[in-house]
Amino acid sequence: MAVERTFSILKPDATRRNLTGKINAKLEESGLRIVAQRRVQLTRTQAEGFYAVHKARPFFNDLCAFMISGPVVLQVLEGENAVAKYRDVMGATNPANAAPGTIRKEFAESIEANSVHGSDSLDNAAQEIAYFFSQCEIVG
Ligand code: IDP
Ligand code: MG
Repeated sequence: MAVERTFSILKPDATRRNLTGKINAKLEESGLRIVAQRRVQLTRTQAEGFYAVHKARPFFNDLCAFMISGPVVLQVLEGENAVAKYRDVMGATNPANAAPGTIRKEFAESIEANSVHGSDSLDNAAQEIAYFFSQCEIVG
């Protein structure tokens, strides 16, 4: 097993309902460490750039509108197998399919407003971290 870094976003539905502490507690309990964290209001351009891989999907415009509907918390998480571990802790994209105890099962409102983003591969994690954080903002 290797120590990895993954990229996380606490989405606007989570900040709106004041759930950032509860979600952070859950991911810390899993062994992940928050090694960088910044609360921001994303711009449309930033949201579209971040989700560019989904540009052709029917939900792209709604997703970008949702992601700029309120503040988000950008995070870098570190730990053993951090990418896969965080995907496990998050649960399935659609909360209706998420396993009991996962963040999305406990907190998500819908398939779109599903409380958290997590990178789906080590390569994408590196790309997404670099999109929002500089090296000196990450303190492991
Ligand atoms: P993931 O966040 O579990 O990796 P992706 O397929 O990468 O899921 O989708 C990115 C985000 O787009 C999801 O987290 C969710 O907010 C939104 N999304 C995905 N599928 C749908 C859908 O069918 N309708 C509305 N929004 C969706
Ligand atoms: Mg994804």
